[in-house]
Amino acid sequence: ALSAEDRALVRALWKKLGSNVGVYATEALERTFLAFPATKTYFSHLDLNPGSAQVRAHGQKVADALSLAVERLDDLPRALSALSHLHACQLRVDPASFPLLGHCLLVTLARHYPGDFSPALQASLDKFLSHVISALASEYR
Ligand code: ZNH
Repeated sequence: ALSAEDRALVRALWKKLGSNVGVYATEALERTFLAFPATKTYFSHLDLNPGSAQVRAHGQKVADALSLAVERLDDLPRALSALSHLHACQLRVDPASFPLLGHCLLVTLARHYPGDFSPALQASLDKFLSHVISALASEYR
């Protein structure tokens, strides 16, 4: 579980991101598509060119889910269960691809907040993302 210190660090960073979570989630998606091209196969119905409005819109949805997760750190599996069900049963996304986006999100945030990105913050964010990922994977069977 996330320690009180992990939670405090994640919440403080999220406060700092403010209304830019969507911008960073979009950059993380673009990085994921470039670094792990197989992930693009799930989005063949979208325009994936750099700067695509559709990728930005999807980035905002991912961002909103992450912000909800930050608000409900004590209750992550429940907070994300419908989303997990959607990925498992409708979208049929290989859960092994979740950490790829998590990795790219970490890189994106490190790039934009180099001064904040202490080893402790990295560790806490990494834990937070692992929790989000396991909550998202929870409805797979
Ligand atoms: Zn996902 C969708 C989140 C990962 C694939 N997603 C989605 C949404 C959200 C999310 C919120 C929306 C839903 C509705 O609409 O309702 N994701 C998420 C998160 C994460 C993810 C938080 C992290 C980790 N996904 C992912 C991955 C993939 C995916 C990795 C692949 C590769 N998703 C997806 C798809 C979709 C989604 C395909 C659908 C899109 C459209 O629009 O169509």
